[in-house]
Formats: sequence, C-alpha cells, structure tokens
Amino acid sequence: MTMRPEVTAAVGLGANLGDAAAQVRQALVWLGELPATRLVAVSRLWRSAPVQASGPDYCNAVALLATRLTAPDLLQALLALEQRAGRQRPFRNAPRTLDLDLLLYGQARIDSPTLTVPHPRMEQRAFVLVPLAEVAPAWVPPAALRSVADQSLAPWDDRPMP
Ligand code: PH2
Ligand code: MG
Ligand code: MG
Repeated sequence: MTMRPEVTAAVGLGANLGDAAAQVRQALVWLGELPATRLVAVSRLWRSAPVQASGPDYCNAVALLATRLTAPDLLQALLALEQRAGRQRPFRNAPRTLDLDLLLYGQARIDSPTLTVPHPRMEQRAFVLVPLAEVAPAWVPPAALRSVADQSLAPWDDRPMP
C-alpha cells in the first residue's frame, strides 16, 4: 500500500471555559498523539478578548502538524478531541472548553459543506494570525498582521488585560 504524502497543517486552539490554558496544553499533547501525525511546532499561549462572542477571555494558540491524514479525517480527529474535552455547543460561538480549528492544510483550498480551508475568518483575527506567525511566518503576510494590530491580545502569562 502506498503511503499518502505528509502535509503541513495549521490548527488553531482556543478555550475560555474552565482552566483554559490547561485544556489548550492538554490538547497539544493529544495532537501529538494523533495517528499518522507529528506535532512540528507550537506557538506561545495568548490571552484574547472574545471576538463576536461572549464570556471569559480566551486562551489561544496555533500548532503546526505534519500529517498523512486527509483533511476530512483530520477534521474528524479534531472534533473528537473537542468531545474528549467535554465541548458542548448550546449556541453559536458559546464559551467552550476546547475549540480546534483546521486553519490551513498545505496549499489546499477546500470548500465542502463541512469544511472550508483556509479558515474563512482567520485573516481577520489577531488571535489566529499572531500565533500562526510565530510558527509559520511565511504564511502570514505582514499586511494581514498590521490589519489586526488593534485587537486586544497578550501573552498568556502576562498580567490579565485591563
Ligand atoms: N473563537 C471564536 C469566536 N471568538 N474569540 C477569541 N478571542 N478566541 C477564539 O478562539 C474565538 C473567539 C469562534 O470559534
Ligand atoms: Mg473557532
Ligand atoms: Mg471550531
């Protein structure tokens, strides 16, 4: 059987219920344990105010994976990890114990009923672009970073935002 090629994928992590940083760190361990997948790089953890959402501040990060899973299989694996973290979906953008978004899958452009890649809102979100620039600077145009510079974002371990 021939092996599928390795594809570099970027995953956005977010949590704002419970011990958000602990859940993001746990999810990074789980990502490293996915089948046919290597965890290649991890951004710092960032604190961000909810964007088009409510509730406590988010803990956000971005992970780079090298995976032989197809994009749909990787998406299913991410959704399974959200379930493992006790994710509930009472309404759109509700506070959550863990959100894992497939941001990029190599150079692929995917537009299916269940998956859109690149993630359609990533270019507008500092909590995605800033950590993504830490792990994959070539994938983040400087103009995109400048356009989100007004959004509140701070390294997780700094004092809480005012
Ligand atoms: N995720 C959302 C909506 N809003 N805001 C922040 N700061 N961080 C997130 O991860 C986030 C959000 C939808 O998934
Ligand atoms: Mg999300
Ligand atoms: Mg999501």
